[in-house]
Amino acid sequence: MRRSLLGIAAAAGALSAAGAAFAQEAVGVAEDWQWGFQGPNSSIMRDVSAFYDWILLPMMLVISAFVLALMAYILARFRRSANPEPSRNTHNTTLEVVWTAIPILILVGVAIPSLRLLYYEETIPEADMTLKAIGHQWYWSYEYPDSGIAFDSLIVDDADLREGQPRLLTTDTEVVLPVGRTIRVQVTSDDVIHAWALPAAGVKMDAVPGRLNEFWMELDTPGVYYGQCSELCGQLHGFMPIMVVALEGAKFDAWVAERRAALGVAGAVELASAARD
Ligand SMILES: [Cu+2]
Repeated sequence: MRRSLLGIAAAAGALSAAGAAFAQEAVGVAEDWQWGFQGPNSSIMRDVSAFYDWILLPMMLVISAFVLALMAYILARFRRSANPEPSRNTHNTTLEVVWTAIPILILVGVAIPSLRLLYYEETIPEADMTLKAIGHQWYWSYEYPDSGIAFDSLIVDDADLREGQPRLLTTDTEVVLPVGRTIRVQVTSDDVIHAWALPAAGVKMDAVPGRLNEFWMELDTPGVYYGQCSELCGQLHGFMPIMVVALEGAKFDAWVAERRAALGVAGAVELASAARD
């Protein structure tokens, strides 16, 4: 977790005044010399990280060590000086059955937790709120269908970055989301295929024109999360970052109220979260 404080109050953009009230620590961002994944900062990413750390990585280490040891043994034991008369065997049924069966068992062993995790990610639970992300060449726009909030989110140029803001990741208007609530995210595109990704939350979804893709996430730590468009979408593909500010529920509700007032969204909108509380 990085300790740099970010001033989120971007001067540009009609909506950014909302950010002035809070300064947040960056939690979902790559670090120098980082080895592993970002986060985990969501229930999904916790499971993804655990799957990698406790199943895939140990498996890879054991298999790599086994193959290395086998090769070292063969090099020493069967070198020409130690074994001048090589064996003429070409088949060994037992050995062939074993080296076919063991990899199959290993793959089945990987497939079971892998599929369980996939089903967990793919099954969208009852959501407290919905966020809609729309990809454009080359920026994202967002809608909060529950509360009528909508805005565009564009990259901040290098020259306009402030202290602690990472380049190529900072946007003029941040996506504000609550921690501890189930968020349904709908993703689509206006032009070509983009992809909305937030590594610390373990989510990535293609934004396809004419299609509404869905996933869910539940963030667990307040702070700033960064992501990038993750589908090659043209010239400025690398310049349409995703910046999410996660707030405690009450602060998020206050943000929603303030945004609605500022945007002049009329009428009472029953928040899904309020309805469930
Ligand atoms: Cu894109």
